Amino acid sequence: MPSSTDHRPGESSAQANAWLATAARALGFDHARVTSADALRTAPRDAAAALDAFLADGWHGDMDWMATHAARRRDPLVLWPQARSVVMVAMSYAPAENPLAILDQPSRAAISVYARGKDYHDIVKTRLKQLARTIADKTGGEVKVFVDTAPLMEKPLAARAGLGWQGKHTNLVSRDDGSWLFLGAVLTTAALAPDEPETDHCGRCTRCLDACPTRAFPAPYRLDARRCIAYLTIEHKGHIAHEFRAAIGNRVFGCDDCLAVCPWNKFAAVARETRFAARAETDNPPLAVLLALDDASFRSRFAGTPIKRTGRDRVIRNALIAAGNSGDTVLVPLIEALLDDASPLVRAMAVWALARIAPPGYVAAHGLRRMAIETDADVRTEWLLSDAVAERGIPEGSAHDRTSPE
Ligand code: B12
Ligand code: SF4
Ligand code: SF4
Repeated sequence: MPSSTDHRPGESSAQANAWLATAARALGFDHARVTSADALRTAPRDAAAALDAFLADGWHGDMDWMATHAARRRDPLVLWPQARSVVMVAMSYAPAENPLAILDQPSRAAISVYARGKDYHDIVKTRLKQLARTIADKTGGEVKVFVDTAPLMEKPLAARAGLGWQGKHTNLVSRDDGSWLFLGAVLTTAALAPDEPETDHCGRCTRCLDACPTRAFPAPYRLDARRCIAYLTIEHKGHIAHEFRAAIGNRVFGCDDCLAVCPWNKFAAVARETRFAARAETDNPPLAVLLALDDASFRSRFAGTPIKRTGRDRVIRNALIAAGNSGDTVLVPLIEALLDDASPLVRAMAVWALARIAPPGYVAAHGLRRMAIETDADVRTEWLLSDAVAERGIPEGSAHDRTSPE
């Protein structure tokens, strides 16, 4: 049975969905647009095939949850067969300052813009539930809300709904808001009028591809997550491979380089949602502060932010990599204390950091004794490799290995 909001003859989708855009804006979303629930079956760019290739190549690394729910992720109609429309929303988190400026302060931790304020999952989900109620009231349809945590390909759906296009860095870019956008989705059984998709406006630009410190783009529009600093510092549970450590610089949580250099950001107004602004605790804290955190102080410092979910050990692992890249010898006693940490992830990176910045001879003086009491094979390997690292010294520009936005 057609719902009350079915497209009337002669009416554009923008007119048909005007009530939706108004409701979404009143709730703090910057845009809301509609696509059909079968959009990924009919899309000109085959998102399902791209996901299959991504998984088959192993580019998801240890994000096993991507493969586990691949069938549902590929197609909203597998996730919810009764769905007829997808309402995609975007909320800006555009920063007031250049987020790459912190990369010139190697003794501080660069925290990605998206993680400096209150956890966006909480903010977006609360508002999405309110929007979903409005959709249900207006249409009589059933509704379900999704933000990031569910198996749904939000970017291609947002592109199909016309919120923007997937740029060469793979994220959604909008001509109005640039690349600083969080996405969310409401699936509904109501048949809403689909909006027109947006076309690609990247043209010959390659700034995001050129800016990537770890060369994570094997080709335009394709990301090998295993090489991405956002993956390595947030999602990856194990040791971070040697080849990435210098390039990580002082990026302790996530990375903004490919987003920040996008020329479309010059049209982005600062986020309306003030809770996305940096809190004192997450505003690129000194590495010395992070290195001193135990589990309890970590949890209380980062409560309510995305950083808390990654957990203390992985964040200290990242801070130690930044310390090793900093050249800041004041950090040496703090790093040394972490050689006795309960987590092998932390101990291994403490070895690496000391080999990079402790005075010459440190490894020779302490390595053998430490290896004799070390129980973890990976940490022992770091000690064995640390001689070589200490001899090489800090490669030039390791904390500045990036392209600045113009
Ligand atoms: C897994 C994941 C990650 C992984 C992998 C990222 C990725 N690009 O896939 C990691 C941990 C690396 C990551 C990092 C980040 N993420 Co993330 N992530 C996700 C998640 C959960 C799933 C994404 C997914 O499905 N990937 C699988 C791949 C296959 O999908 P895809 O990128 O759309 O693939 C397309 C291209 O490959 C393209 N393609 C393939 N071949 C070809 C060939 C040609 C010729 C062309 C034209 C295209 C093309 O087609 C595919 C389908 O559209 C989404 C939330 C969600 N549920 O969607 C958030 C999400 C994408 N992340 C988000 C954010 C903010 C980030 C970070 C900016 C965080 C940070 N600052 O550290 C970085 C950005 C890194 C980057 N350049 O992508 C936002 C992006 C918002 C936006 N504006 O797009 C999302 C949507 C979360 C949200 N709800 O807001 N993320
Ligand atoms: S987030 Fe950073 S590491 Fe990841 S693709 Fe973008 S520039 Fe590269
Ligand atoms: S930086 Fe250039 S290539 Fe990359 S998404 Fe923006 S416009 Fe497209």
